[in-house]
Amino acid sequence: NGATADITITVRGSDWYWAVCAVMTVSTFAFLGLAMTKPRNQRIFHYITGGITMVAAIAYFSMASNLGFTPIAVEFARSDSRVAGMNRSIFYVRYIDWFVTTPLLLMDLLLTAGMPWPSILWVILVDWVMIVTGLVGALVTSSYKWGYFAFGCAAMMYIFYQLAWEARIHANHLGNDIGRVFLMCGTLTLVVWLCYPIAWGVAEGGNIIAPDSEAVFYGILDLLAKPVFGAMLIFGHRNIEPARLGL
Ligand code: RET
Repeated sequence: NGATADITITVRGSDWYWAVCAVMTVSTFAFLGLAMTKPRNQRIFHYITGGITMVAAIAYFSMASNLGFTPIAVEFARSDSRVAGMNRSIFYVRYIDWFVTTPLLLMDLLLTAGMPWPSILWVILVDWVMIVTGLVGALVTSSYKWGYFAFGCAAMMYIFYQLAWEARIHANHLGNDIGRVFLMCGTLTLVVWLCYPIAWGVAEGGNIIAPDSEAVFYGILDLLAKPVFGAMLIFGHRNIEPARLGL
């Protein structure tokens, strides 16, 4: 990758990305190790969740190595009120990660709620709209990027509605224990996912925070959305037979 950017991560940002990569790797072995303690027909949530952290570990390996980015022209007002042009590193590899992992996270939740597969597929298609509009918006240099951002936010609101209403009610019908684990993991998801467009707005979108700060912001969100969420979900399923969910 011979591309360079003026506004990019430093060695500190890289170290932080390595640290997150390590957590994702350890989590993957933990989730897949736990799968081995279960009979084969009781492992679906371990595999989905271990797959999520495995993909994230590779994405973080890329970003820690300062790969998987492309320089994008950004303009910002200088203190002398002239406009300066520079290139910012945009880590498109994030969106490849999210394209794979956010549907898996939604499957973790929607399968827990026992939702029928056509509903799950539809929510995943809307999720793909959210991720792809975010990617295109991040690569667009003009203010049209905010148009893509708006489409992505609308898609996210629809996903939130599906989780907070349709799926929550469905989960409660399956039993108190299932309703409880769905409520715990669903609430974490709503709170954490809502922070992603905020991070996007100040990083890729508005170029307000430095790429190192972007690394910390998205890194904390990814740790909550993947290993912390996954541990809660798998713990919550400890007494729930997949057969009760139609799995
Ligand atoms: C973007 C920008 C466009 C508008 C919206 C976004 C939301 C992204 C989300 C990402 C979630 C990622 C997760 C990753 C895995 O851990 C694409 C930033 C709404 C919600 C959970």
